Amino acid sequence: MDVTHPLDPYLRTDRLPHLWCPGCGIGIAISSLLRAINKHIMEGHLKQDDIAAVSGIGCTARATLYLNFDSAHVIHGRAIPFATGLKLVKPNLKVIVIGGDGDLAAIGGNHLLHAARRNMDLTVIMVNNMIYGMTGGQVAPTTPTGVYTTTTPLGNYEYSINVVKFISTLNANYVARASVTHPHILEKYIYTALSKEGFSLVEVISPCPELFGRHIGYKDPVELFNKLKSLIRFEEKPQIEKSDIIWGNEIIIGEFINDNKKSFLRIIGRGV
Ligand SMILES: Cc1ncc(C[n+]2csc(CCOP(=O)(O)OP(=O)(O)O)c2C)c(N)n1
Repeated sequence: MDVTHPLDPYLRTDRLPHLWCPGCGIGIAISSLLRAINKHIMEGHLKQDDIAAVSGIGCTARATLYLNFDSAHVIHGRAIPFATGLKLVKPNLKVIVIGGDGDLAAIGGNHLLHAARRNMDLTVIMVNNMIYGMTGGQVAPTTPTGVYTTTTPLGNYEYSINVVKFISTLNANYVARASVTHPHILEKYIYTALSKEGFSLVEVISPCPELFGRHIGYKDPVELFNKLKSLIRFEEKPQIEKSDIIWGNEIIIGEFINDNKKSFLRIIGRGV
């Protein structure tokens, strides 16, 4: 018997199974993205053919291989410049960038900064699992201070970057943090991000059981998921000063910026 999932039209099902580990949060992030897209399509705001998904390299970035949109899987860290070029040439497209914290905030951090500075018309979904997943659990700029990783065996001695705080100082129209432990909020934020002109970013806190959790004592993916869930605190009006991620402390999720400034495409007279 052929079984079809309602989100199957948005997937290249012939490319499944996917490469993500059991218990990885990326699946929840992607299904939330697809539900948000589906809602926009059902409401007549978007067409599947008008969506383009762009990613760099990494476990999260792998998503574009499975998504049934026009998509580009480009080199590590360069999804945003590719997406910027695409949007400028084809302003009618809804261009979505999907990537990990390493891809977007480490090697691609400079591009992230300038896309937000320009209020470039892109929606960025950044899955933050606090390490480099695909390459073996190395420390990332997002790794909380003190945490063990494969390259910080004595604990990460660096300060980490708080992406929502950083991007909120620029000109983005929408900056939110969600968590895969709270998928309805995640879907709602992605839906809002997709409805915006200009730059929108949703940081998605997500567990990597294999290369983050297992290394810091969570033997079972469910244990890590429940730990993360217990740390997440939803705030209706979150304060940016309280948004730093310190492993073991509460992690605030919420909408930090929700604005309607003139977007880059509007400024140059190419808005649609
Ligand atoms: C120029 C370049 N440098 C380094 C790499 C190796 N590399 C591949 S993915 C990756 C990081 C992945 O981490 P992240 O973006 O956080 O994604 P995740 O796998 O955790 O989803 C790195 C360093 C590469 N492919 N290309």
